[in-house]
Amino acid sequence: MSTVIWFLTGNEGKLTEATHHLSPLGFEVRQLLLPEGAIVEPQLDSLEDVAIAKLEQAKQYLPEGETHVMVEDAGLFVDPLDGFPGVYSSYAYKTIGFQGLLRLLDHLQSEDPVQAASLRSASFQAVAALWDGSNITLGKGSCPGSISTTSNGEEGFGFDPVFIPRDIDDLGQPLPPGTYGVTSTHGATFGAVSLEIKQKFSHRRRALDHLVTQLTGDSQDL
Ligand code: ITT
Repeated sequence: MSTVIWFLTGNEGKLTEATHHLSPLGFEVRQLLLPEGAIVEPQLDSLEDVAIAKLEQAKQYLPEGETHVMVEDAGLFVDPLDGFPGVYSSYAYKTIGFQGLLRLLDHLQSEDPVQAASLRSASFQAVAALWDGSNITLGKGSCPGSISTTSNGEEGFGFDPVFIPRDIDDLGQPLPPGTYGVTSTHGATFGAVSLEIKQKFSHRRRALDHLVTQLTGDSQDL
């Protein structure tokens, strides 16, 4: 019998990715959708602190008889902007959007793609936090890459059309810019690849694997 996980999120993209990854691992993901304002998202310095603060509030909204509730907090950390938008990614996306981010990096250009990737380096990071009725478990994941110079593709959500992940090797580990790996988007952004391809690189998929590894003791391909 599968374990039901109530995922507190209003973001359909996050819900789709979590469901796609967790269902084959034996978890049934159901969306816990609350009215605007029911959960206060505190402005804290780390994704982990935000995720725990949201999870503590989410527990009270678990349907009667249910035990597992999860939140997942993610952000895009852009190195030449000292990590901005980071924990403020949701707000930054709603206000300046990915076009605004491209404008902020306009002065960082290079004809050489490897140098451009270094100048515009960034990473997506995610923390998934699960309450199982007695304990909190945290799963963390990151995906290094760079910000493209123009937006590209309509898949995914949020900043996907401007994020190019670094290639990964046969163990799933990210490689330095300019190094070809067994898995590559060949310079395409997350916005221009399928959900299946994004999952191979994704910070969210890695955070969920880290979480599942702790719950089941099974080692996933992190
Ligand atoms: P919930 O809090 O309701 O789950 P949210 O969209 O506010 O949804 P976050 O607080 O985690 O979620 O915000 C992270 C923002 O960072 C999100 O709105 C996107 O703009 C961006 N982001 C996070 N993961 C992303 C991904 O995989 N692809 C593209 N953008 C992403």
